[in-house]
Amino acid sequence: ADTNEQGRAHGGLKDEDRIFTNLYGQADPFLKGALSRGVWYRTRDLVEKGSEWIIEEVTKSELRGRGGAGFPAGRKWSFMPKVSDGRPSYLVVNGDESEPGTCKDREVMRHDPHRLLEGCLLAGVAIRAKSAYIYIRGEFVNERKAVQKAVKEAYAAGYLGKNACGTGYDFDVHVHHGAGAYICGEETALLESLEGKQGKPRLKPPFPANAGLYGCPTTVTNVETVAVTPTILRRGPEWFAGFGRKNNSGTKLFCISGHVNKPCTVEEEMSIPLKELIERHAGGVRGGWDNLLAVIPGGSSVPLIPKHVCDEVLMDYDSLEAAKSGLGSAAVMVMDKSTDIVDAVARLAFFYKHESCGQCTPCREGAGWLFNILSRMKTGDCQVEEIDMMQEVAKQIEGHTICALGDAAARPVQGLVRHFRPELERRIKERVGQVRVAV
Ligand code: L3W
Ligand code: SF4
Repeated sequence: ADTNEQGRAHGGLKDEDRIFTNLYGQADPFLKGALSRGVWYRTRDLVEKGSEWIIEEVTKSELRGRGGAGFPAGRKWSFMPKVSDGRPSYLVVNGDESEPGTCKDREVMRHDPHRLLEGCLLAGVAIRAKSAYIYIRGEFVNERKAVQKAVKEAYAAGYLGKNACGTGYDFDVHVHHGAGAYICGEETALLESLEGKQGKPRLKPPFPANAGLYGCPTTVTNVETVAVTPTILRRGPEWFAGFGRKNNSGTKLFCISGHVNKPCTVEEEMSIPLKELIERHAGGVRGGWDNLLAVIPGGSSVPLIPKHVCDEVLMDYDSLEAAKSGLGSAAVMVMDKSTDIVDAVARLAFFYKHESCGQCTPCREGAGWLFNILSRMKTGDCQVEEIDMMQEVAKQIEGHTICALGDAAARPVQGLVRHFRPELERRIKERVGQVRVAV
């Protein structure tokens, strides 16, 4: 296909290209509505094409995991054993959506749960699993009820359970409700939690594909990744890969929040320019584009980018990585010039300190240090040397912990220092928040 100057073939998503047509809940989320939207349409034909065909199609589509890491989905599924050594294989769907700013899986579970369940069956067949567990964030009570209702309907209609969709393949789906810990979104902490233990991440390797739930081969994958699979299989991998750019393909759910006129979750073409995304779907930045200070483009675990970077950047893995940030969970948090940027990052530092499971010293202690220094920096109650010290603490956390939460705690601080050092220095010099007592 012809591509525009950004290498995109389409230049924006049309309604007929949307996978999540009930994202805003205009129609019935349950079985009747789902059938009218094409969910469960000849699913049997897709199941009967078998595991290898599904994995091949998903690989060709270039779908990358939508949870935050962007790991190629087809490759991940291909790690699962082709021949059982006696242990069952499991599919675990990560619906523990807790990344600050992220609210896309929530919309899928609320408004389109059957799309997720159909995806579970197809992903389950791909990895030769007979059971799926959907792990839903503790605070998502309504979403859990919606998914449970959809599961009940799907069993009653014969889409799930024994002889699912009349294929001879038995497939069960269990819904598990979390208890409200961010760390349980980390895949191995989630498995621990499912097993009834404290949600503490395991060392990797072994990866879940080798030893996951109850020590059995397991694929842990995000709600959105699973939910787009049926449409990819129906419309073809070339259709999906035709959106966005090479290695950054497909349609994508973006959650836009903060200082915009119309916060929303929207499905768009991958690689859409950040500015176009905000202006087309979120009514623009409050006070106009020139009033923009910075954006956190991929959930709180990726560094912020200042306005001049936002002017040019595309919403995809490669463009955001080149901008020293990341697509992460595609949660776009917009901050206009009224934002106290140090306070905003200090708030995130508190979040990571609070959510650290405490297993690794660099994360447990370092996240606390970052929060303490930032809290003082808000008012300038610091020495200038502490800016570098804060960066050094972040460096000591990064890459030295069991799971990615440590890295995530370091990144907002790294982004702040990279782009707002003069503001930090000004606060310290002027002691902006200090009460001056005349002596
Ligand atoms: C077998 C190998 N499997 C990798 C699998 C691995 C996992 C996936 C990605 O962190 C990020 C984090 C957050 N053999 C394998 C293999 N795998 N090598 O591939 O693995 P990895 O290690 O790259 O990432 P991760 O540990 O899954 C996820 C970032 O996402 N994030 C978090 C968002 C949180 C949400 C939420 O609340 N829903 O989205 C945002 O940026 O910081 O870097 O399955 O097993 N050789
Ligand atoms: Fe726990 Fe933090 Fe270590 Fe992850 S990095 S295992 S959250 S202490």
